[in-house]
Amino acid sequence: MKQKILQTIESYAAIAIYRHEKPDPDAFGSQAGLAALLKHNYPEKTIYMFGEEEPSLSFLTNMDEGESSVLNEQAFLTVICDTGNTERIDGSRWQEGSRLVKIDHHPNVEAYGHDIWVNTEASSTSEMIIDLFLTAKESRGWEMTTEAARLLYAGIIGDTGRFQFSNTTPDTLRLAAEVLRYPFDTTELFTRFYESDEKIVRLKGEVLQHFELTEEGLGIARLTKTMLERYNISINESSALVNAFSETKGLKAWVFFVEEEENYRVRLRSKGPVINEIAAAHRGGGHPMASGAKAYDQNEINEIIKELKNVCREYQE
Ligand SMILES: [Mn+2]
Repeated sequence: MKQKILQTIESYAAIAIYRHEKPDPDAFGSQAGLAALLKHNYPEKTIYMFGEEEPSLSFLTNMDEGESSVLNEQAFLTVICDTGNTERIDGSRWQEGSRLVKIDHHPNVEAYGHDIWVNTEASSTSEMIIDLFLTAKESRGWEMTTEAARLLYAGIIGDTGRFQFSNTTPDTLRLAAEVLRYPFDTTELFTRFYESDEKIVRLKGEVLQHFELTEEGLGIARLTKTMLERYNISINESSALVNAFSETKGLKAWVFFVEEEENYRVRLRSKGPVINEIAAAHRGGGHPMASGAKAYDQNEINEIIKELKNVCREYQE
């Protein structure tokens, strides 16, 4: 499939690369890393990257403008990176390409596209792009650039949590090593990745002071409207605090109740007890270890706490 994708890429003069909405470092890394490789190795081609900007990741890359106009003039190939299903693709013109390539490491829930390369063993789509690069280097003499190396390394860092998650394989390290030989600034990259605004750090201090840890191993934190206003933090921004006390010894699961206008946003996390069934019972859902829900009032908050205590109590490590 890698050879097939390379042939497809070679047969188009214009290529538009997309990725999923609400981009994370791997979405940007694979999209912009591939774009940088194509621009360098095929300078005669026109390469576009489309999708919303993400201010917190603008140090990685910026998107091209004019999706609605530039694509009118020519036949083009669409490449979609890091996106399991078409609903999550960020952009409006991707379906208008004459051919569609999917490169992804999520389960292939929707097999969209003409050329589909899905590798669920890969830590990240950025890792797959390095894999593709090595194939192209061998068969076509592709060269890596420092900028592509930086972007692809950033994508791997993002999806593996700095090589600490269980998706880090020998291949991940081998392929990361391939780009680490280029002279980009890893210190700068790590600093930008893991820095927070002062207001978030200050509110985190308050959360750390006041969260409750029950005998069942349940952590409970509350963010009131007053607190968010005092620190000038939006509900979305407050999601940066969800792992604030996750390293607490004895903690099995934890929950944030964030006060909204009419109700409470509930963020659930776990290190073992399954919590998405509880989320589903309260107008939410998600993964077994990370879910979201909604609570209407204090009674429902108490109910959720009771249910979480139960799964923590029943959980055997
Ligand atoms: Mn990814």
